Amino acid sequence: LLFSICFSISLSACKDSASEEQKAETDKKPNIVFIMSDDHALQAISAYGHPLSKLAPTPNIDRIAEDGATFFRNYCTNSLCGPSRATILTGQFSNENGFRMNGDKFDGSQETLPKVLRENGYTTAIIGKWHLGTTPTGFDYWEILNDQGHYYNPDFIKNNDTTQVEGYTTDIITDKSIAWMEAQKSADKPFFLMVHHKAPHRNWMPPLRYANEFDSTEFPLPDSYFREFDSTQIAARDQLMTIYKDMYEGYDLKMTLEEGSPELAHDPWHNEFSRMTAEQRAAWDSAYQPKNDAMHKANLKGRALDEWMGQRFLQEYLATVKAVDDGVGKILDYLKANGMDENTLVVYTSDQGFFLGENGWFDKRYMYETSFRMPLLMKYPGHISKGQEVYALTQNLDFAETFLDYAGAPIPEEFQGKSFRPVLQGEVKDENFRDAIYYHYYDFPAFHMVKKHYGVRTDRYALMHFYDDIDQWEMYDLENDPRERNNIYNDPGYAEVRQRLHKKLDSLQEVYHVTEKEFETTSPEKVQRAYDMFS
Ligand code: SGN
Ligand code: CA
Repeated sequence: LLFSICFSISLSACKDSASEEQKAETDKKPNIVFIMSDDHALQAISAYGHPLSKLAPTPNIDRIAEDGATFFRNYCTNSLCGPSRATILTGQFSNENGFRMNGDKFDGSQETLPKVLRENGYTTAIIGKWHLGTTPTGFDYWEILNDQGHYYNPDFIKNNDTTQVEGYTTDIITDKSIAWMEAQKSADKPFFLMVHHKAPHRNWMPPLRYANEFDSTEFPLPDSYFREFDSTQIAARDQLMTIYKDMYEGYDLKMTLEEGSPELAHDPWHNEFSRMTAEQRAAWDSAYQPKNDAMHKANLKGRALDEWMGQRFLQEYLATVKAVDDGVGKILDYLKANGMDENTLVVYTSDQGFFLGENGWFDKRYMYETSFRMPLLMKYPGHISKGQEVYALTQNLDFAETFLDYAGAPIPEEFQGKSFRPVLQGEVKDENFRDAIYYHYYDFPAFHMVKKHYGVRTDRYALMHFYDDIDQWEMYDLENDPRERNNIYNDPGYAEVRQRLHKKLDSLQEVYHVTEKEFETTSPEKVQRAYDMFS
């Protein structure tokens, strides 16, 4: 065909179309490998340079940073698992895609990222955590964990059949992902693969190979570890997510009842350890018995015990991260060994940020920076420059739009984010990408009792409103007070800024279609019952 067209036009035009063809070949739609872990704080990724991660580095995740871009101001729309995933799939805020809190049911009939990619020539797959309550749609292949999933011997759901697979979940998800990519090799289509880890989500069970990995590492506990809150920050004061108050000794911290016994201390559901095979459990006990016995011998009390708990938590958490990092390394190696690394956009992120002892806390949910900010690293050789640092205000809201942009696919009108590809290509300056971002959290009353809130964050300030059983505004000058210690909402020196932020907030709520129905409140009895149940 090309030959006959050449003859009917001129020879030079033929050359042009031939080189265009070549160009089309090199600009071929990239594969997209989207690796998302669960609750991976950026403090625990060494590319971000936090002191904690220096003691427990993530060399493989760092390879993405070295070969590509690291985002320093990437935020979520709603710091919780299901809502973040729903936002990533739909490019919409929770109010728009209908998934506001864990336990909601994702409406799979709406337009989503995998559906649009599929309509534009992609083969799509998801392997790992899903947690959206309904069956995945828009995927040619899906194999998902049941609900939150388990660390050992997970149940995978595929074609509505559940199969238990023996082994460590992080490794199994990695292996299944590689096997799926291998099966795509002969196909002449680009693919989009979502690799969704369970780790490092609660209850932080390391693989046996790392059960003693950080036993002799002393991690720096944040200087806010024993922070207390007064009535200027009621929502922070009244949470139930303090390591040394709210963790379960057995289930979370793997503490035993007494010296010499492998029997776990408080482990309310007995579901994580009872899944292990006898061999796994024996190996686990022999790794943990000496350190647990040593702990009993030390007879720690008060703050010393609280600090020990923080250390144990970090050891466990970072050991599960190390396995995720191994998996990222395996995937990168696979792409390279198969000549696919040049034509693959690789993304690493987590569904939200996470507290690693800051304020004494674990978990997320707040619009405070530590849980609001998500890690994001992306590499695509020749398209994203090596070692690029991005400070634009980006969100998980923009992921779908950005991937569609790289895939040369249209961005549906109802998607609310925008592609940050122009930022990566140097066409838009970081500071010109977005001037303010919106946030809205709904899951109250619920586990950890973080109150409902919404707010706006600009380059320098954050304004948030905690509502439902309280009505309190908080405002922070993040440049002077990055740890959000001083609520300056009522500070007359900031009156003008406050007014500006309120205006911005109102306009964002309008733009994102946040209506009255998003501000429903709960009866005081129900709130009280929840406090009683969870404390
Ligand atoms: C579980 C955890 C909580 C956690 C939620 C949501 N408790 O309920 O600590 O906040 O998941 O996490 S557990 O005792 O059951 O482990 S999310 O990442 O899925 O949103
Ligand atoms: Ca999560």
